[in-house]
Amino acid sequence: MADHISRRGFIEIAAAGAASAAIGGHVLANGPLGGQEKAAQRGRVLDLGKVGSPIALSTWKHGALASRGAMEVLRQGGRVLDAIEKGINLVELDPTVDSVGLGGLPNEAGDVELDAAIMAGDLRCGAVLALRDVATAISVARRVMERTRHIQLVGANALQFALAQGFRRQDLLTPASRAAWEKWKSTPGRPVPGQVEKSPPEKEKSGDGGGHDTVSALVLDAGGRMAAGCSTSGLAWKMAGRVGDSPIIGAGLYCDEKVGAAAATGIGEEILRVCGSFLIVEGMRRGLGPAAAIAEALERIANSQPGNRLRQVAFIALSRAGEAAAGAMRPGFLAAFAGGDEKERLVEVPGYWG
Ligand code: SD4
Repeated sequence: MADHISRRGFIEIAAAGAASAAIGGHVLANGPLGGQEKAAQRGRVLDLGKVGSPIALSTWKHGALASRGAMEVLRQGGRVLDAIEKGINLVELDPTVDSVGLGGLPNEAGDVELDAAIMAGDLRCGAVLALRDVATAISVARRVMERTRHIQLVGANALQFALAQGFRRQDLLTPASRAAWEKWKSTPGRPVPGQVEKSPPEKEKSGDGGGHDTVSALVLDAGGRMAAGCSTSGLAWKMAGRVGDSPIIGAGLYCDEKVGAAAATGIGEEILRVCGSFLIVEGMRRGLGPAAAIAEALERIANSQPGNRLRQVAFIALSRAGEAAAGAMRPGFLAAFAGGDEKERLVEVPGYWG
């Protein structure tokens, strides 16, 4: 696959990857959820194969910025945590990205509340939950990791910590995100945020993130060091105080450079209940490749709640050997990949069941 990646455009890569990565049959039959019904299903995960290092792999279209920024650091021999922070900062500070940092869509009350986490391959980690008024949430998460003995800070206290660390306070609502919120507020019959669903979804849901696309990034440097990060404004119009998977170690991300790293995007509640990223890294620890480990997590989620095949949840994963993969429950997910000397490129990830 590395040759395909260096010589072909991303659509072809995606097509080649999808075809060569139709791993569902044997994974399902051999997986912990195996059984006749499951074995009859066919899942697809995009297996980018063994690419070598350095590598940066990020979620969604804006992940191209993150992967580019991260690779700049890695190619200059910089540290993996700097690569993650710099790459994700580029997305957080881009006001046109409406799902992360500045310009991220607010909660039901019109407040932008950010969740972010960073994790080093030696298991050091830090996170902020429901952070307001500071765009670079991943940098605050890194300060929590490096300047405190704790892992998570939440809400007003996270903001206070950030300000004490010298971060600048700013209004994260942009004219565009305010207008989107006002439009949502005045839409008659809109769903009540956080309301218990009366029944599982029956109609096919749009496969894209629908304006709530977390940037998650994974890196591996030439010396075998790994790191992971996530930053998000969470689900648009979420209940005030709601926190998703992104800042929760093991759910939104996990990184153990003895094995590999994984990170998530999509409906956080479904990722949280299966500890999605941890599940994938533990799958790799048991000997699965990243694509098979992602397939196992998607299966677990699909079987955890009725209707979950119709809910978008997606993962990226990287092994310590430099194998990369991306998988999504629904079509429409994009991963931004940069490896070796190659410029970053977007790859289309097939829906797990097509
Ligand atoms: C959350 N996982 O807050 C995030 C949102 C997201 O694509 O990634 N959407 O649940």
